[in-house]
Amino acid sequence: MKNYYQPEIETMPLEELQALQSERLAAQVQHVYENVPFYRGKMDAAGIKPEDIKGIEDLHKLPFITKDDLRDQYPYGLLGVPLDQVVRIQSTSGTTGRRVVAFYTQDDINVWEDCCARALVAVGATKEDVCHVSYGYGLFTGGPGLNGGSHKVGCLTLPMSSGNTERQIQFMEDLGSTILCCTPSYASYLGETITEQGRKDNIKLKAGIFGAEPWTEEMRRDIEKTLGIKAYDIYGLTEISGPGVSFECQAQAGMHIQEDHFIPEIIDPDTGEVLPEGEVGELVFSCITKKAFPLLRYRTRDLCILTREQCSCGRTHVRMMKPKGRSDDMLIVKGVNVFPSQIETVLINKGYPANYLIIVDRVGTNDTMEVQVEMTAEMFSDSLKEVAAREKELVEAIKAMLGIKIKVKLVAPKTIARSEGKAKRVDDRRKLYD
Ligand code: DLL
Repeated sequence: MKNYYQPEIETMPLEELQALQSERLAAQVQHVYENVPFYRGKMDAAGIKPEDIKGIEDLHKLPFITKDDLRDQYPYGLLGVPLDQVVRIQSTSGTTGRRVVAFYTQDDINVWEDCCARALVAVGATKEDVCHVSYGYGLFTGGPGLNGGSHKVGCLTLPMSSGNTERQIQFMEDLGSTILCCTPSYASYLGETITEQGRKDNIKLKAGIFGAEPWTEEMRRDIEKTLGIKAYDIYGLTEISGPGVSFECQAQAGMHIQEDHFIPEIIDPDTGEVLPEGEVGELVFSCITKKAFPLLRYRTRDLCILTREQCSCGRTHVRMMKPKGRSDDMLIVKGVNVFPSQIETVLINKGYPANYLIIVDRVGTNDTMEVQVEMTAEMFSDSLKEVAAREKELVEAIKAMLGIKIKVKLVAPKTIARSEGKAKRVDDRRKLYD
């Protein structure tokens, strides 16, 4: 069985890593120029020939690719190989506009599953483990990606998919699941249910790999406590392959980007200028090994920071800090930038569960924002005075965080819908009027 901790790559000195990236990038640029008319057109229009891109120092010369380009080229416009070499399609959830689809050759699937295998090994998975995959299967990449990685590591893999919480817990108990893979919001729900039903002692979980949506350090601590595990972050996006573009190691201090396959950049989202390490900006990825859907300089809209500070695990691959959220998920309320994660931090710090809904609306020309927050059973009270005092405390704590006064409404336990996949935290009703 192949060992999926690959120190020769994961701890490679920076110079060697950059030489590898440069070689792969130059070959990839040649590949897209020859095989994707859309890219050839874009490069020709910008006056760039493939020979101009000799290495990573020339990356900035290439034009960006955006989600709109993907939608315009739907379905086959960005395909880099003939259809007879494509073996798989995955897709984003596509709540607005056309779906975004991504294609894979068998080699691309191997790269993706290797990335997920590395992520699993980084949190301590071995072939002795029972890996419980509760991400959705199907077009969503979470289930298939972690499933493939788990097979490669040699774990006993439970392809549970999401939903049916009672069955999930029963299987965890019966089969002795040791690693859980799902969204952090579903992990939180599983933890809540297991605790309430007094079944924690029957659970053998030791680690969880949670991603696909933003989550805070506070939520991590909460999940670690309720499930009695170490909770690790994993990041990815369908367009670039799926989960495993980056993953946390046991240091839990940011996610290592698998730089032998993906070159990251951070740019100013307004000007497109490349920003220096340590500055917050939009994450951009170039895929240098995938052939069927070879995106270069793809703008993710995710906002985060990169660091090359030495990690205690010994890996040299750059780390990305938890994304603050997507630039298009950022709410502007009363002229102030608001990320749902800021609200979540306040709530968990004050002892509330991460079950909340932000409702933004407009009265006349004024924005309004209400946060509905679920109380725990212990907090729940019939005393209106007590509830009002709690609400006031939260209004003030949120004002200290955001600088604006919003409304808080405490609701009874279990009234906010639980999520089995990515949680919906925001209901922006202003869109109705735009
Ligand atoms: O969510 C892939 C994935 C599956 C990642 C399972 C991790 C685990 P998409 O559905 O295409 O793919 O959504 C990608 O989700 O651009 C981010 O905005 C967000 N996202 C993914 N992982 C994280 C994370 C999958 N760890 C979009 N933290 C990305 C914050 C995340 N946001």
